[in-house]
Amino acid sequence: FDSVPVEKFSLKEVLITFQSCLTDSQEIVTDSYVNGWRGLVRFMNSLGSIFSFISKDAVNKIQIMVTHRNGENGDKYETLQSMVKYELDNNLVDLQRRAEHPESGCRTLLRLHRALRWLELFLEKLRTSTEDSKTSVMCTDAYNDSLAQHHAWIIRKAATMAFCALPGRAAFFQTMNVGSTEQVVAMLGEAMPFISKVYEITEELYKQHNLLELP
Ligand code: 1PZ
Repeated sequence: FDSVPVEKFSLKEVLITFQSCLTDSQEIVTDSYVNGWRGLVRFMNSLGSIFSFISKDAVNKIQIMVTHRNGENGDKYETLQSMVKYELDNNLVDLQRRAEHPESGCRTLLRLHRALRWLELFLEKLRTSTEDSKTSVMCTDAYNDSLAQHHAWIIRKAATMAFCALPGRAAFFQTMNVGSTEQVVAMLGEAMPFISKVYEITEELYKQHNLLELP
């Protein structure tokens, strides 16, 4: 049967996935990180097909990471830390321009990492927003302060146009499926520190190895 009902899900579960990314030794578990992204893509798809060009790219990057994990050396990709070490030690990263390794784990994950910064900024704006705040403006501001600087003009243009199609704040909160506005704000307050932590640790890892500008 093709009429399986689309199961309602809550953004809370998605954001909590990022909490489970962190090991006791502050490493980031690749599978949990990727699962967090799967959930975000599902959420984005529920916002409408105008965002599908964005989710297609995210799905593509998720798939690249899954392929690394399922590959012969999948165990080397268990955490982001082990991935960076393995790929650098074995010259599996294109450092100057995309050439032999256009789909390295390092460069692919960097794109998701930058997008996580957008998410962090956007959710923080949502959390502290008021009734008359516009989601499209919050989204655009978060984008301009993060991802936009890494995107070509044409992508910035398309993204900014898509943001205008975002539902208003009240409807957006409903889509999150967390409950009342107060509950959404409380949930964001709980979940944000984990997203920030995951972002910070990844940023530091990439900075240490000079990987923040990978082509
Ligand atoms: C809630 C509304 C969703 C807003 C999403 C905000 C992000 C806009 C990103 C626009 C991406 C456009 C498509 C393709 C971009 C790619 O060129 C880049 C660079 O990859 P490369 O070309 O170097 O391989 N891809 C990215 O920057 C990754 C973008 C992932 C976006 C995931 C958004 C997740 C949204 C979660 C919603 C809660």
